[in-house]
Amino acid sequence: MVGYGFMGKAHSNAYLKVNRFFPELARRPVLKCLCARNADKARAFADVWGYESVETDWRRLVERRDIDVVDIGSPNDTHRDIAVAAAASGKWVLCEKPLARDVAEAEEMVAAVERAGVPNMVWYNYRRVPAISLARQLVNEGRIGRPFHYRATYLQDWTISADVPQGGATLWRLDVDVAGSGVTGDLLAHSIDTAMWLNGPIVRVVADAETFVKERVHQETGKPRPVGIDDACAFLARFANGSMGTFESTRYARGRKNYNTFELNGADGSLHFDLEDPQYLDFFEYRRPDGGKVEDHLTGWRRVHVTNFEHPYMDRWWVPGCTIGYEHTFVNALADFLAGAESGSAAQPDFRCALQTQKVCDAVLQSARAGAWVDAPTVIGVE
Ligand code: SOE
Repeated sequence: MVGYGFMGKAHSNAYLKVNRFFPELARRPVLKCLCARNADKARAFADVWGYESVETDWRRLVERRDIDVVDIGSPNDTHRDIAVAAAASGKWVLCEKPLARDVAEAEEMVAAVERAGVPNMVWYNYRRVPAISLARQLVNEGRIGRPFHYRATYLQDWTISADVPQGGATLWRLDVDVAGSGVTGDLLAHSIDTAMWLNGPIVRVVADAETFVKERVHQETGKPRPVGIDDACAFLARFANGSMGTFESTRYARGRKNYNTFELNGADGSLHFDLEDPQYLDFFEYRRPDGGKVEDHLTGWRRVHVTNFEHPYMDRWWVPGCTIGYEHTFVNALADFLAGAESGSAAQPDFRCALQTQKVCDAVLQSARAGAWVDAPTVIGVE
């Protein structure tokens, strides 16, 4: 495991839980080594989570013969080099989102894992929220019909103060050299991954972005430095299926903490989801799969509490009515990854699939700079 921050914790928890809740898996993760530059912090984290050893240089980690899987939970500027080296030494590779800082890096990573033929996955964990998986099931069952609109928002509020610095171990997301972009790679990437999973490829975009605070002190130097990330970004999209999309993301929506929502409107029904109320999926049914219209004095939105055994993943957890939370999405994702590696049918999103999201992110940023529509070329081999 590379990195001991927020994602180091979320992923480590998944490794510890996965075999308990998915006991049929043949592979049993062993926490061999925690890798991070700060030896004291790495050791402290390793002790809490039960890692057997510590390395401070990822190059040592990828060389070790006793390690089969490398999980990259460190900042975005480290993803490419670690993934390429890990794949070259035959390790399975998992990587935190976004896959890379840009398409060029992501393409190198896809080439490396495919050349090595190693299982790989990117942690777009929200696909494994049961309500979002159920949304995908309803789309595949044909309950939405011809899609017209996809509407996504991803809002937070933690960077409004100009006193928040940039850079360093805690605020690298605000340093463009490390992160690659702001809300586009950090938040919209989640929205785009979910959107394309539910509604197919995005083929072109037109975007507008803004950096509200132009200069922040850098934690490493203590000196002010221009801010290079997008603080807010909104874009219009066209999907390959002809439907229209709107996407909005910001870290300046006072009161919004992790407000990740989507709505899909089709001829036969609509779906709505809000991550701040994650156990619910809202469904409006206009036409049943048997063709019958649902139009009477009880027509209305249905609020499905996605906690029954027949809902995605929920037979693994508690009894109906008992909810699961954020951390379980990582356990569910890891279970799918291990099952996919065991069956030979790769769990998604793999690196190639995440490259498609990266292409849309790059197109969004390019469009915001140019003020014009930009095509997002589809990646061959992604369904
Ligand atoms: C940013 O605040 C962040 O931590 C993202 O980096 C995560 O991917 C998202 O799931 C929660 O918000």
